[in-house]
Amino acid sequence: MSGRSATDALRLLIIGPPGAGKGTQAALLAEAYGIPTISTGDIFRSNVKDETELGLVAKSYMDSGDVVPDSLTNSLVRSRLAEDDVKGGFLLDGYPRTPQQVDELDDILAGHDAQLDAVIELVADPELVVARLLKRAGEQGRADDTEEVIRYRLTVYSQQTEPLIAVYADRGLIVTVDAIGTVDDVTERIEVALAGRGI
Ligand code: B4P
Repeated sequence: MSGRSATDALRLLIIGPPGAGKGTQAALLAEAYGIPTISTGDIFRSNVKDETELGLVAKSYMDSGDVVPDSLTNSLVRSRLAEDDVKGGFLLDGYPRTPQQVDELDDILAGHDAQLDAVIELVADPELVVARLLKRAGEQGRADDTEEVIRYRLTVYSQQTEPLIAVYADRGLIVTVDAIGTVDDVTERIEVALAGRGI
């Protein structure tokens, strides 16, 4: 039985290499748990589409597969987490991605007297994620889904983001889930793993 009450805020992160299914699972989990998703990648892409000042800066980093500078990313997440609809919880997709972003998130949460309940780590073989993203390239034509940029994003992930898993593991927050399988299989694994933690 879940140790949570229906009124408890639920604060989750989802972390994993590009193409592991973060955005896909985040949308399904947000619906299942009744919490909003905050995807930094989606926020940047919508700013690029609308040609905002932020979008113009972010585009060059995203197109080459680099992370957008922490100062920009942190301030947008800080503002988003101050909005009313996240008081009852949220699922952060793609943030934090660097050690500085971990520190910033800690500071933001401390300011709201809030803490994380779990960090979902999606694990997937690099060749499989390259294949998934190349398939998406054919369907959606995202500028950062060329093979060269995908391989560079995987390197950026292993250098900058993967080390964050040890930080959250030390805090006892990591829930590791195999991301190979159908979308429904992966969702079910995540839900079972979270239920095992009383969520
Ligand atoms: P993201 O938007 O986070 O892009 P991503 O890592 O490719 O993940 P995404 O969520 O889109 O893909 P998913 O794995 O769900 O970031 C893009 C860029 O934005 C970054 O490179 C960076 O420049 C910038 N950025 C974002 N956040 C930042 C931050 N915090 N700091 C600085 N910069 C930041 O899905 C991939 C594909 O796999 C989909 O086509 C999906 O349909 C498919 N798929 C998913 N699950 C599957 C399954 N089980 N089986 C088969 N296919 C599956």
